[in-house]
Amino acid sequence: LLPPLKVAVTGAAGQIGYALVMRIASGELLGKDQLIELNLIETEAGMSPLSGVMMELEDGAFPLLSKVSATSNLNEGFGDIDYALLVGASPRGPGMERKDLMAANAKIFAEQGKALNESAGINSKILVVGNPANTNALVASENAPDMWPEQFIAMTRLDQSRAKGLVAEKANVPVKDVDRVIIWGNHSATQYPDLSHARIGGKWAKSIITDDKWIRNDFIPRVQKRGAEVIDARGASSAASAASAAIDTIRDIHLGSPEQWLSNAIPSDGSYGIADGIWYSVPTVCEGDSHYRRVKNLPIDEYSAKMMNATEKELIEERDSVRHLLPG
Ligand code: NAX
Repeated sequence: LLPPLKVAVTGAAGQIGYALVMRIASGELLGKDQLIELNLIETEAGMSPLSGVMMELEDGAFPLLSKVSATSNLNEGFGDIDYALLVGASPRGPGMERKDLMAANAKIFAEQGKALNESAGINSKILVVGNPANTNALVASENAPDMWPEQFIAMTRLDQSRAKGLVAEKANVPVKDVDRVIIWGNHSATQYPDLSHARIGGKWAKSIITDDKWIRNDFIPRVQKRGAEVIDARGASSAASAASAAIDTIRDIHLGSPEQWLSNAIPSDGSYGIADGIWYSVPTVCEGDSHYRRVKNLPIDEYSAKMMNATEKELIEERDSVRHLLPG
């Protein structure tokens, strides 16, 4: 067995956290030969439900779990971690507008960025799940000046998996046969799920799904609003699938998945004409050992360019609305 790696999870007593920590403990995050130390982070109010989660982790008798701790102290929770999954966020309260939610979360992620900067392991990778995920990643990174912006990733893997699922259903194939589906931009209703480069069973998806109207009027809005569809049916927001996507993201970054294109929101470098300084989802290739690179120079048609610009615009507006919380 490999010596323990440290993983922190914020919001560990929440519904995503609950699903997530069990799967991390069972070895699905970092591999079945990797010992794990889990640092669970919650608010003061979350400490009591978190103690129940701790009991269940103990009762799971997970052989790979060498240590579990619970804290509301960020420097303690992020101390020497290899990976952090930032799931906890402020929920939208009654009468709260989007900009209030944005500000409340920017404050949380500014504090977490500072603590990560002081305490996290030097090569750590940070996955932001809590919403608004892209802008929270920006705020955390800006508050962690000693870390590379590339160490912060906002999760759009759930959107990609949702899109793949809908394509597989439409083409009547198993989901494993669908690849190169791309999510561009924000994890929000402006995201652009793109099938221009997708393949089904190795063939160009658009030669199999030839109905462009289905793609534009059905597929794209359905992926954009899939979260709301789950809430309507379940009476609660996506949790197990979100936990699953978080596991997939970190596992692929840690162990590599070089043959796949995986959507991740990462700091823009000007590729595809997207403004610098926002966390914008692009296709990436995970080379393993915590390295990833963006897929560059894909041809972009006029429709795609329009969709990619719309979600870029929203991310710039989000950044502007939290600018007062960004240092410098
Ligand atoms: P819950 O409300 O069930 O759990 C959130 C937990 O975080 C609570 O236990 C709360 O006490 C804790 N928390 C709040 N502020 C904290 C802080 N400052 N430090 C530590 N813990 C804190 O929400 P859940 O359904 O688990 O969702 C968590 C977040 O994921 C939300 O922001 C949600 O919008 C977001 N999502 C993101 C997705 C993505 O694809 N990026 C998809 C699923 C999900 O909607």
